[in-house]
Amino acid sequence: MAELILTTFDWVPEAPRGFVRDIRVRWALEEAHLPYRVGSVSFEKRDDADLSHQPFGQVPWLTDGGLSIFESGAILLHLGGLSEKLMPADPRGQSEVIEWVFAALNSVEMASLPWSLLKFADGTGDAAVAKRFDQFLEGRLKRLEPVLKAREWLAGGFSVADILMADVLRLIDRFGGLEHHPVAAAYLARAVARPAFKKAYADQIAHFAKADATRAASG
Ligand SMILES: N[C@@H](CCC(=O)N[C@@H](CS)C(=O)NCC(=O)O)C(=O)O
Repeated sequence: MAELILTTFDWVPEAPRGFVRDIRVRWALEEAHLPYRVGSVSFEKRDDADLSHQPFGQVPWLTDGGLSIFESGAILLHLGGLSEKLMPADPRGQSEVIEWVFAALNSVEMASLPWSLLKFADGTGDAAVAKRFDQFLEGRLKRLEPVLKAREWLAGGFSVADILMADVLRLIDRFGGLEHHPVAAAYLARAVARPAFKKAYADQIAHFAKADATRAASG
């Protein structure tokens, strides 16, 4: 099997630590017990080589031998193909996982991202716009409650769909957005209680903390 290399930033400021999307990939790799190495690129500037892996100048990306994959959803689907701990092998099970991967990213994260950007802006946004974003997100979370009430995980057993949905919910929860959504909050608590998440989280925090020490030493 080829070496798996996950690339993320060499350093980020405090605020996004624990939420940089390489955590999704780390989490999946830990769930599947797949060996991997973490590589870093500069947070400050991207060069042509970086852009050849991630055309938007973002992280993460994953290389698997000669294959380079960007977009956390695409990376997790690739890893799903490597381990049944992440995605079942039967076509019906796979189809369910894939639809929930897209639902997490294209239905829930699509609503949570503009909402969270306003939250990061700390109330400095336009109130009418903020209300529209609140309603947009609320519409998605309201529909998610009965879905999650009926099942432990989104698509049968735990899968990459749960990693993505839980990570999307983490950011919503960070700003109090799950306060009135107890079923989603309980689902999130179940997900982040998994040892693989805890390891992925601790490793991301340690990765950026190590960079702090290096920056401090170099003045
Ligand atoms: N849709 C992309 C989003 C990646 C993304 O937003 N990455 C952030 C870190 S979590 C980033 O690189 N931000 C820096 C930038 O956008 O310039 C994915 O899921 O992989």
